[in-house]
Amino acid sequence: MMAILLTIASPSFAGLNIALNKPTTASASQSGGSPFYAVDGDYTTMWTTGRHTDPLNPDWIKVDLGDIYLISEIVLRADYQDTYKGYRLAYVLYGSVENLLWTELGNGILPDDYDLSETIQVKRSLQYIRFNVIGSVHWAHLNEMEVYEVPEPATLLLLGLGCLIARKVKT
Ligand SMILES: [Ca+2]
Repeated sequence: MMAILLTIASPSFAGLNIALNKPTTASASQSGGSPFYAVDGDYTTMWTTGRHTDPLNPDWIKVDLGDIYLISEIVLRADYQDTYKGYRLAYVLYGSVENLLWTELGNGILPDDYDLSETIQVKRSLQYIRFNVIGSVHWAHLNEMEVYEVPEPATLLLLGLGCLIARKVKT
């Protein structure tokens, strides 16, 4: 009973990953590197193009969330295994409501010196997320893209109650 209450109260709860198993398309993909692998929930599988990136014609992967969501953050995960560790890529992340006009949400190098993942704060209503690889040491790839909503007020209330209960249980 105590374990269940503590799980509900976890302060790191970020909600459901709304990109999980959603439709994806990409500029290119290698056999065994389907775009779907960037949203399959498995950090060891990845989308790969099987080719080096041309900065003048960037490779990209896009996920359709199926509806417009108020997004709080997007987590990008590079290679989880040692295979491509150190093979960095430069990216620009875009979001769109109607799959026509695109707004830049963030950019950077993945992975960086510290982490294989990067979290980008968003706070926008979006349906489509596009990860553009504008340069890479090796093939363009992405192990996982996770998209999280801004929690509904009811969810926040439940989390608050969970924290209160957990504190009571701990004391
Ligand atoms: Ca994956």
